[in-house]
Amino acid sequence: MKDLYPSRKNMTPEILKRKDPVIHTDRSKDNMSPLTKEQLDFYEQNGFLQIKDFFSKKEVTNLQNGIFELQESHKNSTSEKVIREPDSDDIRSIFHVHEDDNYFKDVANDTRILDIVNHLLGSDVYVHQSRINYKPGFKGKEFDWHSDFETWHVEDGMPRMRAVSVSIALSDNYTFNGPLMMIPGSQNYYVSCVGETPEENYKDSLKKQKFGVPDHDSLRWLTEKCGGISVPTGRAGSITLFESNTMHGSTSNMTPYPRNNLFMVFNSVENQLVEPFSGGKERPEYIAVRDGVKSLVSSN
Ligand code: 6CS
Ligand code: FE
Repeated sequence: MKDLYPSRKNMTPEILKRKDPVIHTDRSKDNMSPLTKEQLDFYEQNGFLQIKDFFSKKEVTNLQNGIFELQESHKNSTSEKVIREPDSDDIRSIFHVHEDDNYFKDVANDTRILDIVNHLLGSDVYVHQSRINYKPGFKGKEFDWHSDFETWHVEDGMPRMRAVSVSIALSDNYTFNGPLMMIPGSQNYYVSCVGETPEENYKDSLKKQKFGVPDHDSLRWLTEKCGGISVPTGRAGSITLFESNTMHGSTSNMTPYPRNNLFMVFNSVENQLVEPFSGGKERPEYIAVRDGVKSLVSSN
């Protein structure tokens, strides 16, 4: 398959224009979406949309019970799905939770979310990746600037920009405890990075990403060309949808307040993974779903 978004191939970085729509359903059908026109406009222009207090307090409590039970039960786990912080044993992330735990299975099948995501992607969807990023107080380290799509394209073989992440805040996200930072409008530009992806890169990149992190000149260009940096803070229960190619990152957490987020990544069933464009081996199923593709049923 032709590589429309080459990256980690050249010696110098390059910024390419996006070749895919941000919203894959024609805007003449806005009325079919659970989102308002204003919300669709915001998402299309900025590459992300926050919906405050999406989940009820009871739902948030259930999900918080779920992530803390999982954190406790995996405390001494050697499972590959459990990623620990680079310089401590604290759990940084737990991957592939959307089938393994009831609380999160419900989230993956929540028709309130699926109705939104199906409209944005213009098709049925499946879970490409799910993870809990715990970012514990004092110990939670940064996630350097990156486009998820750049990694999913190069290392997982995701052909087009037709996926969306739903970040669910399960602790209050403040300006100071390492919240998601976005460059609004950056979804329209693809930063082709330098460097060649090492074999089994995920064993390091999920702790600290080195490949697919844009150079400073490209990041400076993006912030100047686009809209600076936005930080969608909010109470537990808020969700932030962000397009697969929106440049984002988050700082280390040096406060006592953890920043626990649950991520569900939905991919269009028409955008299923092919061979990694890096030419390397496929990443494991718990990071990039291939065998477990199950089209999720929304209410429409
Ligand atoms: O490699 C990945 O798929 C993961 N890495 C980052 C930094 N964000 C997306 C995803 O969790
Ligand atoms: Fe990411």
